Amino acid sequence: MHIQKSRTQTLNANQATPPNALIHFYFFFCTLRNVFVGPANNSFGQGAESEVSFGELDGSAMRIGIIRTRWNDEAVSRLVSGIKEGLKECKVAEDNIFETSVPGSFELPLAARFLSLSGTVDAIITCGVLIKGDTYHFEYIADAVSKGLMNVQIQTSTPIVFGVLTCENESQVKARSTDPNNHGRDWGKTAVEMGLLRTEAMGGKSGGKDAGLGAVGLGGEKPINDKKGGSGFF
Ligand code: DLZ
Repeated sequence: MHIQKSRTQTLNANQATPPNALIHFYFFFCTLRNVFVGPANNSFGQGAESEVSFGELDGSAMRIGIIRTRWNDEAVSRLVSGIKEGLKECKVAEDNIFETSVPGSFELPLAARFLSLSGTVDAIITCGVLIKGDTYHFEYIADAVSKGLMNVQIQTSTPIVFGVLTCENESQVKARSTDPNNHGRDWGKTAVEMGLLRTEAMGGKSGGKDAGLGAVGLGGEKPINDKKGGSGFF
């Protein structure tokens, strides 16, 4: 909106071309660019399109954990639906999807750590929405959450998907949490791909202290349970 307005004003001042013709030319140009080059990453709320491709993923033996926030409940629920579609496309059984919630994004890293150490899942998808406000909360929380989740996955060797939208406004959230650009779908597939990678790296086992990397001291921290579907909070 802002770009369009200032561009029109500048061209009006130059009096070189009628503004309507220029606007039409701009949209024609955008269409051509989208077809031949791909979409631009601008502030119209676009740039929401997926830019990653996935091969055939067989997640039929994968157990996936979803930890979602109750903050921004509507958008997060849409993203979780997208995640489940992505998992379904990778043949993950409904029974193998564990879901729980935390209040806000700030709580995601610790909950991810608990779930990872339970030894009950092959990969975890964290899901939340952070919207920039008038204070510094956005910067503090976004930074802490992204670093926290990276730490958890490195320390525990459990893939953690960063399914947290960090947006300027509601329209950016909507563009990224509704079809056809619901980012959840990619997050589901990412979890399966990384879960399979982990299993392969562990020597074909789904985690546990005796698995491949664990045997050479690279398995991260010891899980609380070695069995899937273990007791306790998870
Ligand atoms: C406090 C807060 C604010 C202002 N905004 C968001 C948000 O946009 N998205 C989100 O997931 N959580 C938000 N929170 C809550 C914090 O993440 C956290 O739950 C509280 O600070 C308690 O630790």
